[in-house]
Amino acid sequence: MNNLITLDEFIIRRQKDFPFASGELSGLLRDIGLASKIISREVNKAGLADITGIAGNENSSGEAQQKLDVMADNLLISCLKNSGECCGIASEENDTFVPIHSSGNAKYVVIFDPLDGSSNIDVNVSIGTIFAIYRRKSTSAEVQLEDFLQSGTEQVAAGYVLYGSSTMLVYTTGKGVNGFTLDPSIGEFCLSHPDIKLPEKADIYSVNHSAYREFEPGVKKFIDDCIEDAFKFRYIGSMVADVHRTLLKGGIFMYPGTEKATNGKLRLLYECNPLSFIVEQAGGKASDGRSRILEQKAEKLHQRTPVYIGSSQLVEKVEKLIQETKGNN
Ligand code: P6P
Repeated sequence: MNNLITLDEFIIRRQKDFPFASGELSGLLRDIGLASKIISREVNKAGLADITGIAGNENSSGEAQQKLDVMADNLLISCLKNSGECCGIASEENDTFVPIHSSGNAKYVVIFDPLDGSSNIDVNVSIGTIFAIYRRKSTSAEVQLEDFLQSGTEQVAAGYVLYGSSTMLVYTTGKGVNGFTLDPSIGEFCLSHPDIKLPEKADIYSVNHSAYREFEPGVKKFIDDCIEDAFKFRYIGSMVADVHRTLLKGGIFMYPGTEKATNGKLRLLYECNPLSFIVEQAGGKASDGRSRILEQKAEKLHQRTPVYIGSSQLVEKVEKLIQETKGNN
């Protein structure tokens, strides 16, 4: 009995969940799904072809671009250009936004990290694509920066693709979170994780311990308590993989600020906002240590934010410890 539900079928069945669309979301997700299938194919043969290693350029954050980063960015842009539903994109790999002069009156902008965790590409550790979809606000002929600098609460959809032991696409339109696993034999993403709920309690914490000394007192106290309570420590170094594990098993992923980098390393628009939307929709929480990530004001395309994301109880505990020890050194 073929009870497979493909991504396309699922989106069409759930069309009522997406109030704006007469198939617009379907088109956008289908195009992102197509780009992801091609990226998955390229990532899975990275070790065989001469496409791993540094591309020789730097991205807007001054990080060395890996060849697969550039390939993934170009693929997503061309698939979104063809969708007819997207009027502009912004991505980690482009200093500024890219208007898309599509026919008709495309209403959506897409912001993405084409290949998050790229520093792990050459050692075959899971990496991912992260995307956020907004309705444009401007009424001019071409999209404006304001269309991209919207608060995370304005996202109409968000998701990620994890290129791991299998390739999974996980997304939300604000009506829960669903996960799809790519079946390469038929080239379809098939529903494998319906209605994902993030476990309320779990004894897993995830942070780059090497920066412990630079964390603020409340964060250090939280980590000390995790160790005291014999929590499991897991850290992959790819945000998509660490957050995906947190989504399915619970716990907390943290990338705190430090004295040298008060806003941490991770970007608000194309890493923290989409993943926070998903985690909240699955029943978890996402904070910058003091307030909800999704309500943070977006002032620059590549702005960074500290992030504490996962089981509500753990996020609330680290917020409380940060508040209680504010000013202590
Ligand atoms: P660190 C990958 O380069 C990334 O942007 C995220 O995917 C990941 O969570 C973080 O950086 C890892 O940073 O400082 O631990 O190497």
